[in-house]
Amino acid sequence: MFLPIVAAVIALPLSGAASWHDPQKVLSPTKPPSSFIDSSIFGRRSIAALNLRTPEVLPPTRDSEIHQFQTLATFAHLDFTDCTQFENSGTFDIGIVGHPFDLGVSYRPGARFGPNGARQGARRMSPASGWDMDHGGVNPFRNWATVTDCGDISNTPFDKLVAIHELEQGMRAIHKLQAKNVSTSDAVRLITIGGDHTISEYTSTVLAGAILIFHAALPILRALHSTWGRVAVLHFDSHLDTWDPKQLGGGLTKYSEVNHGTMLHIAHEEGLLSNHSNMHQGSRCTLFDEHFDLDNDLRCGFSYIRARELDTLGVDKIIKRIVETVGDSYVYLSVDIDVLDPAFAPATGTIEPGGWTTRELMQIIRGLSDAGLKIVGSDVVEFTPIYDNAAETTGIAVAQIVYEILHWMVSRLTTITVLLYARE
Ligand SMILES: *[C@@H]1O[C@H](CO)[C@@H](O)[C@H](O)[C@H]1NC(C)=O
Ligand SMILES: *[C@@H]1O[C@H](CO)[C@@H](O)[C@H](O)[C@H]1NC(C)=O
Ligand SMILES: [Mn+2]
Repeated sequence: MFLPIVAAVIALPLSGAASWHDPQKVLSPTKPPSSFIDSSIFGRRSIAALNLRTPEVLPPTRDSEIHQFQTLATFAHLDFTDCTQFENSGTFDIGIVGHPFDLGVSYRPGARFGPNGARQGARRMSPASGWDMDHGGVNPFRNWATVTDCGDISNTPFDKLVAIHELEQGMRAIHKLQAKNVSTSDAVRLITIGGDHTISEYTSTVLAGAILIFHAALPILRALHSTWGRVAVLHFDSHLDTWDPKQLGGGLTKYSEVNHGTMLHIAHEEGLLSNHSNMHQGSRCTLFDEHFDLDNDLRCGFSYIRARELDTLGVDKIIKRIVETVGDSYVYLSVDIDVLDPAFAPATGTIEPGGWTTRELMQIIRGLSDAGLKIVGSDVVEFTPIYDNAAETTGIAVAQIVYEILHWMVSRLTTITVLLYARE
């Protein structure tokens, strides 16, 4: 059965190709090894013969030993803390919290997988190699703050209002914890990874501590409210998300009016937001109406910078305009990943072409941090990993934005604390 092939090989030199030789001869060692293992790189070598010295220094610490693609994925290989447990009070300063929730979406579902998608996207980061050449060599994981991965807040996929209630209860429990570094921070600060954008509503609610739709305010939240007051929401998003519930999904039931396009309207009506200093950045959506949406947006206390204005204003002028608008207010930063162009963040629920690049967004966030805006909390939402590509483009961008926000929190907490203590 092999005969025709052999015949062909033998036939070649005869038909005129004089330089051709049998490759088998080149590969054949002159003295064949006695066994495969002797000739392979796994051959029976003596370690002693290599003359290695016994190490005098102990092996590296746990996290520098971690290779970034290995181990269970916490965010950036941070330690895990079950942050809703009161016994963990005083053990961390900044927590990364997952909200696996997507019952409020209007288009593509799947943001419930966002928190773990972001952890996967953050695998290449690690406290052991977190020093940042764009931030003067600061490592935000190894600065004054102990940063931890709080895991996810458990919530039911079967009922939206119950799920929101569960997430809210979890956030309240975490906000009751004392920070670890009490000399710098009197409260823990959280960066929430969504989840669809509905979560911001009660996330900022918990921070502002005002009355919720579903719950009367607890004393602890009143205390928080008297400290923070109304917060200015900096909302990076291609959409407005201040839609009147009667217009978007609502007008049906109490259940339908709470969704990822109405939560800022509801937050405004609950008195959680600053009256005038909230802003959208990167807006570029279509509207339901010629006038109503934008009038309503203004009523909710928002102004906006459209995505395309970046080309005429540039990053510096955008930063300047935001700083002038926000002034001295406490800032809640909400980043809907759809603010980025789909080229940079394809995996999101409600996609809009024509957005910013990851680098532009990072530069703007950096500028707000440098300007000293007082960030009290943040979220990055609407990452829907099932639409990501094999290169994990969106997940990696989400992780990078969280890292940028972390830099801001680490650099600005002192200022906030001084103010807090002054008020007490
Ligand atoms: C607490 O924060 C301060 C800076 O505000 C820092 O100097 C100090 O080292 C921190 N403490 C700990 C235990 O990390
Ligand atoms: C903001 O608006 C509320 C409700 O209209 C009002 O009570 C409050 O005085 C306003 N605050 C400022 C600083 O204008
Ligand atoms: Mn949004």
